[in-house]
Amino acid sequence: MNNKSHSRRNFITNSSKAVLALGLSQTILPAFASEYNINEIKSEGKFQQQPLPYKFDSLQAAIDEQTMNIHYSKHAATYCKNLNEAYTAELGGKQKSIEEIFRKINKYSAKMRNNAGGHYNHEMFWQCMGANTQDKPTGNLGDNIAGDFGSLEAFKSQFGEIAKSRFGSGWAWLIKANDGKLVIGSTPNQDNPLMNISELKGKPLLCLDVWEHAYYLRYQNKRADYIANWWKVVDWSYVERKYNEVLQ
Ligand code: MN3
Repeated sequence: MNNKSHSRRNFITNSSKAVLALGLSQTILPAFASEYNINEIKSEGKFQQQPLPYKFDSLQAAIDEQTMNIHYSKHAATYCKNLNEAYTAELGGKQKSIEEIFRKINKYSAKMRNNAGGHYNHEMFWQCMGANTQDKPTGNLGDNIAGDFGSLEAFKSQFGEIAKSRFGSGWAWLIKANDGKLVIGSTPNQDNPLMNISELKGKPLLCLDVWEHAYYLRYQNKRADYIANWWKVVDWSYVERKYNEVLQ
């Protein structure tokens, strides 16, 4: 069952109640249902959310279905919609990639900074996770994590500390810094290491959302437990692909 059909099922269930309450024929339901869209927050413009590469309930080893659903179809959808609004308002018809915008993000509004970051970071975050993933990095990435941090366990521990200690809302990152080293760091709010105003600068390889909306339903105040479980769903094959791309 995919995300759409799951939501459709909920929609049908709810609609059925409404239909029964109104005494209408159930035969009208398929027409309603087929028009239902998973994202109630429509985004019109250059930027769109990619479909999740798994179901909302695929990451339950770390993140519950309801959190994934709300996070993807409400929070992230809103960043995408607001990014399109800012882009239309501020680019004056010019075409720029999101990376070009990040390189001069100080020239744009707070709305652009928050929502371009919000869109990019979430699109990457979804890709960093998966169901039935390998439990450790291999190849170049595995070798260089061991080389730069001592061991995978030492890397995870350092990444976890940075993610835990990010005050308020933000992101933890593994990046390839400009000197070629692997570096762990964090950014506040929806900032990211591609932004010219960011203290942490480099090519993002792995990111973790530590906003409360990412974990609060299941973990409440226990951000450390969320982070510890999150490693179970990290898709190292994606991180390795990103790393090999930026090595070229
Ligand atoms: Mn988020």
